[in-house]
Amino acid sequence: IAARTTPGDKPVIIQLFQWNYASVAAECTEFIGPAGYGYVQVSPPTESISGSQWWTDYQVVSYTLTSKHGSRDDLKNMIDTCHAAGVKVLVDTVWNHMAGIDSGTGTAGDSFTHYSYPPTWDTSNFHYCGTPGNDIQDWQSRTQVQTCELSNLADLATETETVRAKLAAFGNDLMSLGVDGLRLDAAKHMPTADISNIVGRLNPQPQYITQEVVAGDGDTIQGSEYAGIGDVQEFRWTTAIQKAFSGGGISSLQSFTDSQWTDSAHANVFVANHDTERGNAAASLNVNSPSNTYTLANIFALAHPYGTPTVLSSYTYSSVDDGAPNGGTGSCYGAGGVNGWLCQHRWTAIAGMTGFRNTVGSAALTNWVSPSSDRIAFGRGNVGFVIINNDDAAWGATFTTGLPDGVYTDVISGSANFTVSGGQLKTAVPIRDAIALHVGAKA
Ligand code: LM2
Ligand code: CA
Repeated sequence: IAARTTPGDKPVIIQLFQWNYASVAAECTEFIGPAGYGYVQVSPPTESISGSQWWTDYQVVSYTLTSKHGSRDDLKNMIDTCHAAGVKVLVDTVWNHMAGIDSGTGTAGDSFTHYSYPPTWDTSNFHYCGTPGNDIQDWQSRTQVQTCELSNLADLATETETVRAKLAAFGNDLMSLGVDGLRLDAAKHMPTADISNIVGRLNPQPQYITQEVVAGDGDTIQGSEYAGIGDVQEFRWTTAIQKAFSGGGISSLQSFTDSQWTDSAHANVFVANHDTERGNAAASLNVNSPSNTYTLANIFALAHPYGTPTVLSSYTYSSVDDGAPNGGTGSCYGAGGVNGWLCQHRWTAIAGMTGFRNTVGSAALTNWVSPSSDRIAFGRGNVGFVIINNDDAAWGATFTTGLPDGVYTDVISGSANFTVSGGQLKTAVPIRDAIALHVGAKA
């Protein structure tokens, strides 16, 4: 198979966590398409266990496309509507496992017990790795990570023809509805040979694949192994950003990856996803982080050339298990959210930086300056320039931008105008704030 790493000329993905499909469709038309986002990533579409918690999605009962997010028709309508708005659709796809609870009835009415999910799977289709409870105990054992259970979730024998064929049929059902790409859940828990085999059976081939591989330096399984299939989510980036913006200093962020990280061309990065914002999988910033750091980090993510950026769009909660408000009907208004929805993708700075990213494309990082640990400024070729001041004092300076002379509208505030003269910008950036100019946003 050919690696599915090219997200196209509109590379920014929004993870619309727990948004139902009707509300995704409406938001594609109203905001996401016009704002220039390339992709929405939606929560898993298959039959799952019943319940109000968001994580029921990851306990698959069958591949019938009836979930709390909508019906098969709702999914199809959303794909068509988003396409008409110029937005592609990524589906969070669970191939590694089925439900982990003892028994129940799924969202499409199918009854199941652990290891038996008629009419799809019976007890012969799973791994029983032999550890207590068949759970992963040694996270440095490749065999355990890939054939034992993640949190009791029944682990499919993805090396077998029967399992591969049915997972590919599920994938092809999604492709037949017009799905553009996949986020492969728990990819680390499947050998690359199994994923490659299943992906190889998809027709048409997905345009983009991003794989969840949570890896630390020195871990037995590294994300780079998965780069031949598609992009890999680089959680070390997420944690490095959290540390840098939380006091560690951002001056090190010009080029901060190490050789074990997935390389830029195969990395998918985010300040937070649905797991990390809740303190799972990897340390990250979240909406409650102090001093505007969450927004500043998202600005950095969209400005810096490393990886393909995903913006999380999520909701407030009192318990980490809480499902989405309003039955998953996402609602935004103006530059924010309502009814508990955060609508990060509408925040002026984040939407503005999506335009910046689209404009700068793959232009090289230029004109880097960092006079102190919490202050950085850099350009992208001669088409964009960003200044990030994560310091508790204003930063007054004259910056060499590389930009053509003219008057630009700062895409962080969406309103302030700045003059570049002789390639220079003379300004003072307020405390814990940023300025970003690009040639697509001249005043
Ligand atoms: C993922 N990627 O590999 C998802 O990003 C992550 O959100 C999923 O965990 C995980 N893998 C499995 O797909 C979530 C959630 C867990 C939850 C599982 C399954 O973070 O807390 O586990 O989904 O629903 C829950 C209970 C857990 C229980 C398990 C099985 O929290 O205590 O384990 O269900 O019943 C006994
Ligand atoms: Ca597995």
